[in-house]
Amino acid sequence: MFLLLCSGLRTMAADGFKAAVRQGNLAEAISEVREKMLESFNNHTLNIAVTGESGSGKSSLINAMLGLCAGDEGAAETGILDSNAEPMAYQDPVLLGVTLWDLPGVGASKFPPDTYCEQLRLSRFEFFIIVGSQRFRSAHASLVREIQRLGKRFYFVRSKADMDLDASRRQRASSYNEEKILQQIREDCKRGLEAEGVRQPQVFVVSSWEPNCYDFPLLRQTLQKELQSLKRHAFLLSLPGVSSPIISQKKAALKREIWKAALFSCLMAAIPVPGAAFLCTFFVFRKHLFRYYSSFGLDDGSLSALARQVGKPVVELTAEMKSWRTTPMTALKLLLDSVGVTVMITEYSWKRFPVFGAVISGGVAMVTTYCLLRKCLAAIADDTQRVLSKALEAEGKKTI
Ligand SMILES: Nc1nc2c(ncn2[C@@H]2O[C@H](COP(=O)(O)OP(=O)(O)OP(=O)(O)O)[C@@H](O)[C@H]2O)c(=O)[nH]1
Ligand SMILES: [Mg+2]
Repeated sequence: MFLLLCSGLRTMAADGFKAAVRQGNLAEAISEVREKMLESFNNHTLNIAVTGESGSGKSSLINAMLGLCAGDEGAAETGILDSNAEPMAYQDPVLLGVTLWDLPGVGASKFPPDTYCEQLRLSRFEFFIIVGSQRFRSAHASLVREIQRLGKRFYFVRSKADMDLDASRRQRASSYNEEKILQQIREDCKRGLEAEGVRQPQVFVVSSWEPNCYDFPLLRQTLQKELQSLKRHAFLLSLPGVSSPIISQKKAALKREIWKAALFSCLMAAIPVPGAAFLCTFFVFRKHLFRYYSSFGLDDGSLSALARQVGKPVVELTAEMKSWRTTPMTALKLLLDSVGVTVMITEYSWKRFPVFGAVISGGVAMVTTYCLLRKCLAAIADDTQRVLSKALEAEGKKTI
């Protein structure tokens, strides 16, 4: 349901962005996002998934955030047994435009750790609160890795601090130092997160039973303070989903025309002049390659404009491109590798058997041009999506 709502809003606000992607003007697409769309998304609802190991205190944390106690009307179900079998939504009463999703726990009977992320389709959520009630463990690390893979952000909440403090007080009453214990817990979590490559992890040590103590007030303040930038970041991350169908449509339209280029290449290759097949295939291929790069906005000029727009060096954008760049030399090398040898062999047969040779030459040139152009088109379309995602990521970092 929430995804439908979000996509509806995005569709309305993203027209300029879509038009720019359609025209292959990626710099303009970013400019549309910056100038016209971000502000309108301040009213967007941020979907926060509260996740973590089974029984770690996720539902209790949500209740504390809602200002409710277990058993109150509208409170999340808590207890020592596995509770919810699917995500449950709760509107934050204080932070407007925030929906807290109470997720089943990692390792609950129906959600083994190996399949948890897939089963719950974590990618649909925009921000995460990972709840851990014990030392930083592999289950937390797996969640962190998945969230990072999705390019999303999270807070790490270490729950049940009251239990740790109580245990410590009982065991070492004489040397008991509350702040020192809390700091040790924070550091353990930070160490674990940093080992997973998280820079400046945001860790909060809380007790859901005592929402006025420890880091609970700081957790609420931080969420409130960062809310707008989190919404913008979430929104920017959703835009590749908007551009993807447009890029696919462009790819399909260009693909429909490939046969013309292949036919032309076939006719030229049948001309009885030695080397003609190779040269024709090369020039037809090269011309179309240039056309694809410029049509998707990945030619040198467009990439420089995009890099200026997002304030990144061009190489950071081109590093995302897996297809080869549009230099004649790379195209030539590719053709020499994959086409040249075949075409030259057929030209040899053409010298001995003219008609048969011309047919073979033309056929090889046609098939080769067709297959190569299809392959290149697919690779360039994928590159466009990656370069745009990188540019949006750079834009998102400015808003955090
Ligand atoms: N002492 C203490 N107990 C807590 C705290 N938070 C949760 N608990 C207890 O831990 C148990 C599990 O809490 P839940 O909030 O249901 O945990 P959960 O992560 O939602 O559990 P599942 O949904 O089953 O994965 C309950 O008995 C809670 O009362 C806390 O901050 N302090
Ligand atoms: Mg629960």
